[in-house]
Amino acid sequence: MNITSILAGDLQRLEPKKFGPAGRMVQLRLWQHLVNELLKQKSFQVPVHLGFGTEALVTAIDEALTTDDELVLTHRNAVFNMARAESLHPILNEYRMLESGHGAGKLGSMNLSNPAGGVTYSSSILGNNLSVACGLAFARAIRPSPGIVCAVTGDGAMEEGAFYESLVFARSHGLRVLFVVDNNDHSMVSKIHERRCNIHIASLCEAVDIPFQLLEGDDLETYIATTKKLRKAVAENNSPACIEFRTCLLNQHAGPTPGWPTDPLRIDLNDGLLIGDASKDPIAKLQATLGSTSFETITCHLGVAPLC
Ligand SMILES: Cc1ncc(C[n+]2csc(CCOP(=O)(O)OP(=O)(O)O)c2C)c(N)n1
Ligand SMILES: [Mg+2]
Repeated sequence: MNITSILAGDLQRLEPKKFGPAGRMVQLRLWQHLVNELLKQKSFQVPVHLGFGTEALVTAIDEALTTDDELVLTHRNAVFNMARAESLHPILNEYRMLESGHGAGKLGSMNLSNPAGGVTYSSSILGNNLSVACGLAFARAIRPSPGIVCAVTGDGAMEEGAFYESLVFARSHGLRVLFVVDNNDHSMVSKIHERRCNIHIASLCEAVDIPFQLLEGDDLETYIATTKKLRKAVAENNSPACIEFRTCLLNQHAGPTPGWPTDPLRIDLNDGLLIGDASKDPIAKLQATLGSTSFETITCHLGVAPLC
């Protein structure tokens, strides 16, 4: 696989009408591979928190949001930023700290936003983006202006008081916030059972009268349909909602995978786009659902067909 020649291409977003959300989802996997290969080569001075394994979640959010909406993200914003970008180049250039980056080389990776693509704000401070999302939604209610704010958080960041406070605040003031919990059962180096009791988010939401949905299994159509339904409810009812996605993080917390010589995790674009089998890799699940011919049409167009 000639990664240099792929990187030398225009790396434009696949045409949505031709390849649909499935095409976008596969492209997000390829773009993450490219960043991972560059991280291995120590091409950037900033650490990137990739989201291999979250492509179905991210594609569903990207599909469900309208041009009136905005996304408010965390340190693990890379794959969301990719989903909202017309090309991978401004993201790579941001990681290279160049002026041609989405943040003019000043935001780096963990705080990367792209207002033109609907990513208003990203924060490396856990829980901070939730409070900011409420402020943005409050401004929308006061002005008033259409659209919703989608705030993403993790199973670690939701331990911050700001999570509970934001649910209460958004419900009390009738704010259009869609809270998204990316539950990958991972926070730096710990699993949930190693650091806290279980938090039953459905009960938490029920207590403050917020609609809640749990999604797992990575079925793209189900993810898109459910996310669209909740987004519509938020917009029409002027009230928040919450979705918890169960995901499987396939890469290291930050930086390249593998991260050290004896790292048991291995991700290499030369091994193909897939990282695991259909029991854990959403792209393998997508391939099984689409069938090999449709999947190959996408990978051919991306220039990586022999890899799968
Ligand atoms: C307030 C605060 N405390 C601690 C950290 C250090 N920190 C960075 S990422 C992280 C883990 C976050 O876990 P989670 O929210 O589940 O996100 P994930 O990395 O799994 O996507 C921690 C503790 C931080 N950035 N901010
Ligand atoms: Mg996590």
